[in-house]
Amino acid sequence: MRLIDLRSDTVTRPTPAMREAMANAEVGDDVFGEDPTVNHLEAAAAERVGKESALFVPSGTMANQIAIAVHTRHGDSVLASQGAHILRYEAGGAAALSGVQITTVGRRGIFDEDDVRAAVLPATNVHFAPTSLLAVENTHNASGGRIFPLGQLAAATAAAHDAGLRTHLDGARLFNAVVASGVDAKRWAAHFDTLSFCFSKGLGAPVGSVLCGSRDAIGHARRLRKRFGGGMRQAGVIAAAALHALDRHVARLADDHANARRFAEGLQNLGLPVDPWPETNIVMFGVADTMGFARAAHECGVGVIPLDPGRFRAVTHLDVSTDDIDEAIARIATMLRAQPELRPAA
Ligand code: TLP
Repeated sequence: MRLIDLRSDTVTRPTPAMREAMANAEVGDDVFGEDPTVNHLEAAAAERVGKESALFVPSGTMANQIAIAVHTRHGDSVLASQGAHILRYEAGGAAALSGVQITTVGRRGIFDEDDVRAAVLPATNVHFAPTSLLAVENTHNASGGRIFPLGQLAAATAAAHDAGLRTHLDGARLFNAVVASGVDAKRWAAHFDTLSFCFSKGLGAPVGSVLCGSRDAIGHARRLRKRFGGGMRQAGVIAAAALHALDRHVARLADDHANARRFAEGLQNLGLPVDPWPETNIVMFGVADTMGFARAAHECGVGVIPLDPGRFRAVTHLDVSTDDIDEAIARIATMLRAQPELRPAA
């Protein structure tokens, strides 16, 4: 049975046109700054988000970890949302690589200026790990692809700047927020000293992310990329895929969002509660028996992953069509007819 893979939008394979762009890429040694395709991508990415400079890196994790290292010193603290990727899914990198501790702020990915003010630890008290960075994640993965409301984001980041903090945006799925909200990338980016976004998620490229910011911040980041082992050589081959994705795969994210809503409706009709209602391409839903549902979904060829006990995530992307979504719902319906105990009590 063919797998309908909704585990993540990272699973996409390059399209034939993307592979052609990769095959034809002009390349050079990027550690010498001589890869024309990487240079083109970095300029295009910086322009797209209205920053002076950009750095192509192998992953979203490396972009975030470099940003943390750029903005902090050992012994500092960093404010991040509940369930933030930098806190939960980066292998303890903030502590291991930058020697900082992360404190959570707000609820389910969102916070306001009062939350920020209350959470900042000032450097004037020797007991504290002084807070030097506020990290925002938009869209927020662990909260179901939620979009941070722009007005609240402006106020929260302004409060952080007023308190002397720097700000970083983990925009792994920034373009999902752009397409769903109609607010362009520059307007989101204006509130941040640095921001990262990924080509290897909804945009459908095989590898790569970018960190954007001022010339100084990105100059520093370039040295840290080398130190973290992320200096790449003829990276134009993958940069070409990223450029292709940025040119061709942004507007179509609206299809993924429509598919996510369609999947959510299907699940809801089958008695699997969806919470929150998807704003972008991530669907969070509840089941009665985590392991039982994981096994049954695997057996019927629907790839979804448990995030917390009783809670699953499904992500729509370039490689799942509307027909695939309907087929996935039909398979789950058959599964629930055979195993009704997987459905939570109403
Ligand atoms: N997220 C992955 C997993 O690591 C959980 C996924 O499948 O969603 N920031 C955010 C908000 C992310 O969701 C991810 C990847 C990253 C950063 C890291 O990107 P990579 O995987 O390129 O290191």
